[in-house]
Amino acid sequence: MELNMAKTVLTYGTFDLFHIGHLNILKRLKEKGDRLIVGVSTDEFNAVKGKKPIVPFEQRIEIVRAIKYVDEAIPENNWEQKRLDIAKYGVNVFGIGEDWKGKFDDLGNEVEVVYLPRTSGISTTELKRVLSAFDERHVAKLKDTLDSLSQIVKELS
Ligand code: C2G
Repeated sequence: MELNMAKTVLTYGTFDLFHIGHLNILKRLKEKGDRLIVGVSTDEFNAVKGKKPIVPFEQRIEIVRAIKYVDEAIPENNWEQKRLDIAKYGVNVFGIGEDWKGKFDDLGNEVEVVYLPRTSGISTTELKRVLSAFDERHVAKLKDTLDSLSQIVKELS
């Protein structure tokens, strides 16, 4: 296949605590073209987005690079780089999950913009919530509560 025929798809994400939702959308985005380029948000840019990933950037981009649907992974440093990346990589399709619906329509004058359904029942936020139940402070508080409960039981018996 000649390179200029190849259809290039571009997306961005944090991909923290990589899960099946991330895998599904990368698989579906790859089905939209021949080459998939993924921008992985740096830790600094996530701070701008008000996010604090658990997994550091270097590990998140290495994981994304290892996904068989991904042909290239690049750092995402700011909101503005999308148009530059579209020109730099000869992008034909910009795709992202429907939680961003309408947010990138402005790119539609250069590329096809697609919003894909998210995978329900899984999110990094939910994983973080579950994990937080196991963090020390939480366990310590739990222990204190149990101690005072057993004290009360002792006094009542
Ligand atoms: N996603 C999904 N299903 C889920 C969770 C996430 O399809 N259950 C998709 C999101 O819609 C997104 C991609 O997985 O397309 C990555 O999600 P995040 O890591 O949460 O990405 P986000 O921080 O929203 O970054 O410039 C755009 C931003 O960088 C997007």
